Amino acid sequence: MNNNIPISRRSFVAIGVGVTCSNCSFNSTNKKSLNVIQANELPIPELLRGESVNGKQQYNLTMQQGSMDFVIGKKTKTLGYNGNFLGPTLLMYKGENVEINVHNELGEASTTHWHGLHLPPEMDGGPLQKIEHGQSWLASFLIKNEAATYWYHPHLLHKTGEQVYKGLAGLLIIKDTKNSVKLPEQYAVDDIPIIVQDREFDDDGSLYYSGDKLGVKAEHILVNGGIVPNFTAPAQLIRFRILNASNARIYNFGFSDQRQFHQIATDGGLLENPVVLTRLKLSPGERAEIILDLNQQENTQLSFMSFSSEMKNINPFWNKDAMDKNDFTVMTIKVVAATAQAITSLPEKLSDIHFLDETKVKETRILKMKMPMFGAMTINGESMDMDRIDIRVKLNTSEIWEIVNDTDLPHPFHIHAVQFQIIKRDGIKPAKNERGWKDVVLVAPGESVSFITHFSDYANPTIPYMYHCHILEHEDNGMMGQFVIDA
Ligand SMILES: [Cu+2]
Repeated sequence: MNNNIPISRRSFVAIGVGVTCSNCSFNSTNKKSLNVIQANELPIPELLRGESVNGKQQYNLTMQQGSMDFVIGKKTKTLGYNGNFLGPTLLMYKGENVEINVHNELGEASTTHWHGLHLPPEMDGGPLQKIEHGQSWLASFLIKNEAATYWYHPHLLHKTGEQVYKGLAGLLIIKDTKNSVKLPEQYAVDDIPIIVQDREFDDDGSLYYSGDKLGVKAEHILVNGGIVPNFTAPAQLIRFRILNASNARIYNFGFSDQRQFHQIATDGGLLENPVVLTRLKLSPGERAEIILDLNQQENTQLSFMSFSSEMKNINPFWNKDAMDKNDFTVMTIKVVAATAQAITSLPEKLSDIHFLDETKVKETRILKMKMPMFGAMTINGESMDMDRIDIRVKLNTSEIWEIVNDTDLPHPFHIHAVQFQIIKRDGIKPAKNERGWKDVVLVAPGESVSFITHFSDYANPTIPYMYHCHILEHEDNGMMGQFVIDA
């Protein structure tokens, strides 16, 4: 057994000698003007491979209480998996059977959902697979997903927002031994987990969770649990596995020198070819893998930023918060000498995606998201009810779902159990970097997005999967429904 500390020793040392945040001068309406401790070096979650027992790869996760040094002179109470904040990065391989024992020591009930994974409904970790305090839950399934970056987090109805905010989330990386494409994959050297979140602190140093129904956004940016840290990067190709694990904030990522970078993967797999970008918009729940080219750039510095001021189009009302009116640093990057096993060039071909056939679709559904002035948020007029199945799909069929945003706020729509392919965004083919496997899609106010998906396994007429908005406060306030797969 290893000792399962999710954040490396290096990061604790770094946080301990931190400096006052220089990135936190914005004035928001409910600003808590505390001196936070900026992390010196990017914390890296421990990579947890688990143990092979009787042909199954076994992992142990404990949901527990902890504390962090986020604010000068204060202790911040937090939640984490196997540690104080966030959790280890689970490493799994396509084609293997895994068993994850999740133990709850939170002092309250929770669940743990494997976001993006294709698995049986009873193993999904949604609101129905509740784990009471002191109890354990064994999730056991075959890894069928493509190699990509997934994640895990609580999914208890009405509690998801608060529990994730307090620190419960972790990455899950799936690799495929059959994949021969040469990409950076030395964890924490050139293959870097980047979990981006925003948090706010109360006067006593505690995490301030307002529970704002419209979505909780905060003014301090954390990467892997460190406030605006520095990443010391070798001068070579660097892969960022970016997860937006924020409750509600949408980021518009880019670099301080306006350089180009390549997106290589979407939520559920590699793109067919790298896509050149200068901006990457990522909404809550979405992941993207990008390649940053630092060849020959030793002794230079740059910043990983969110150019949020450019997102005015999303909605002036949503962009009311000070961060969204500005561009801000997410992480600084200091470039040092390349390592011995550096990958120096990016392949032109990454994968062959099997695009689903629209002519074979059995059912087309329209799902309309609404936020009534009073009462719960809805999809097709219904607010989440665990005793109601909203949609029944048929095993071995393809469907098109058209997601219509009939509100003034953006909604990242997420469906469990399957990956999908976006067909149209407001009637137009999606951008090149959205032409890959996805499980979350951002739908802007007034916009409609159609995707195609295929239900290939795990028929179960009684245990449902969820679909919902991934702004956690919208989900907690009812913008969620349930579907089952009928044989
Ligand atoms: Cu929403």
